[in-house]
Amino acid sequence: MEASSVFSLHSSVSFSSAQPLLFLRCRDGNLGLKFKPLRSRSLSVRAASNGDSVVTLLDYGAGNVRSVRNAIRYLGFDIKDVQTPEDILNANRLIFPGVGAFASMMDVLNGKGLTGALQAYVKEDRPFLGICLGLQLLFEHSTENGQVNGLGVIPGVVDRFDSSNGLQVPHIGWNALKVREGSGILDDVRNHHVYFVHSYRAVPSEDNKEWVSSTCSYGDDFIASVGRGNVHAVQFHPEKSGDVGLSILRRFLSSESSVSKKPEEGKASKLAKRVIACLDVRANDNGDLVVTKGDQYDVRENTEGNEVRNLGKPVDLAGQYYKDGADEVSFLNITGFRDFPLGDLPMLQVLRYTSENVFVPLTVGGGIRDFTDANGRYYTSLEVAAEYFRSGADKISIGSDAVYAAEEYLRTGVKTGKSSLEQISRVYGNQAVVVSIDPRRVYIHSPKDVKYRSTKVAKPGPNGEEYAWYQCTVKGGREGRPIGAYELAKAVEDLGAGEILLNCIDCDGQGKGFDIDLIELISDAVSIPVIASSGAGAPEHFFEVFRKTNASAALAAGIFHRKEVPIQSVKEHLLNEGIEVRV
Ligand code: 1PR
Repeated sequence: MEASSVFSLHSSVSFSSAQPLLFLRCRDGNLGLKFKPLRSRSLSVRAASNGDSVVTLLDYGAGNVRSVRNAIRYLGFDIKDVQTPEDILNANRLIFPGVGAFASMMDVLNGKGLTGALQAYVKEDRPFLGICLGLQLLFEHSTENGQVNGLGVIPGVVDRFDSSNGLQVPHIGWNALKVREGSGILDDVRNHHVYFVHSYRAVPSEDNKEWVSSTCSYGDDFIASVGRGNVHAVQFHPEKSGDVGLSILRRFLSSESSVSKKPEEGKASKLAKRVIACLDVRANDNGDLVVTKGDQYDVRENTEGNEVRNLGKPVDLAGQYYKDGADEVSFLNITGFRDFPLGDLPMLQVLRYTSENVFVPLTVGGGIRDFTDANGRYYTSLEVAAEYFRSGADKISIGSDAVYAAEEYLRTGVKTGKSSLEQISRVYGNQAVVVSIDPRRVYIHSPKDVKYRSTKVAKPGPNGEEYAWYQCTVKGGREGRPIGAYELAKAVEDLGAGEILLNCIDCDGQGKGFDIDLIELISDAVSIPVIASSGAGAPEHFFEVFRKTNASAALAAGIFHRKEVPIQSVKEHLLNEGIEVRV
């Protein structure tokens, strides 16, 4: 419920109790900025804190901050967008969710004349919450895109994770924090996982240790959050970290006393394996958008009418899976290869509605490619992706178009920079781009039988074949292509994919377990996270895939839709078997 309607944007009694006394002392003009006179603040400030419903948001237009907006509104606050430097200087509390690349963020902030105001605001110890790049910005400089200066409020540098020892970069997923005592807004995080997605991180040092409120271990220790006085910033995404993330935002936005719901004590110690619910979506024969599920990609009933299987409504199911503990929700628009996704407004609506109440990452795929509509208007894949991001997606997933791009790249050895994959990862970062692979198993007697990378299979083929290669397909499995899953995975990693969603047509919908041979082959070949998909039928199958392969996540559809196995049972089983998951 929106709690704000009775308060105007410029309410004169609009400071949260987290407002600093320091604010009065530290406010100086040493950056050459003119400040508006201080509003009178005294005991009435604390009394007014519950009524202050306006949050100033710095959205510099470089990407999707819809989830942050949704989370703020979900918590009952209104948003005032920063248009001018004065909006920053007049803010009572400011949230800055940095998105995109460091250099372009600084270019935009400098171009709009916002840098000085931000610097002043933070140096005056006024309530600030930076998210992701909003944390990195506080440091002296970042090495992303060469060396680029930040605000320099905190000593230290932001550098890329070192992947030379096989560390998977980007760092994607739910990780544990080491929280310093008395870290205020992080009070509910202790022993819980929070959601990270980034390739660069701030490095802890003697010089910045007074700022560090938590660290996270991934490869080595990096700064997960900083906090001093009223200035806070987090590398992870509270707006995507479920109840725990919402409680961080709530603590920043509200007075302590109004924070009622405390998440239960957790046991997080490292990066958790993710359990993902996938919703294959398409229009049924009546034109309604439904969640469907196939057997080996055939989604029609085996009846006379041959109708599309209808397993529920996308928004309802996604909300249910969020409540059940899904670490991510994926929507695949499975007829996107033939329909124009921007004409498919219901799918965009599904995303918009879902992102209002689901605070874990949302991925959407299907139909991401260049397209000319019936009126002859040409849309780039970047425009299609942008619309998905604007509607609430955190990541987009590319299927068929990534296969064509990889084939071209392997044929010419040249990265043209023009493929959808390259363009979208350049603009939104590779962590925002998933490549979905739809391979079929092809048994062979010897690796020499094909030019593609094969693997020895655990169970021989129908004619005693001991090997198999995995042929990639496009158009929802309808067309085989001259490229193997191994070659595709390596190529798309090179082209900028941040993650691989690895399906298997043979196992899809069968409930007999994941294709371990395939998942082992691919998860050993790339240094980006691999999501195992297709074939889950029981909690034991999740354990098997995590025990035997390097998959970072496992995805299922049918067993969740048919309510055969609840997500919580999968997680309990994994925990009992010693696999760390988010609870
Ligand atoms: O090619 O960029 O338009 O993307 C199309 C997307 O739609 C691809 O990601 C492709 O995998 C997906 N897709 C296309 N046709 C189908 C179909 O089923 N007819 N769905 C389809 C693929 C695969 C999984 C599924 C798992 C788990 N679905 O995501 O959810 O196999 O199922 P299970 O747990 O029930 O075994 P583009």
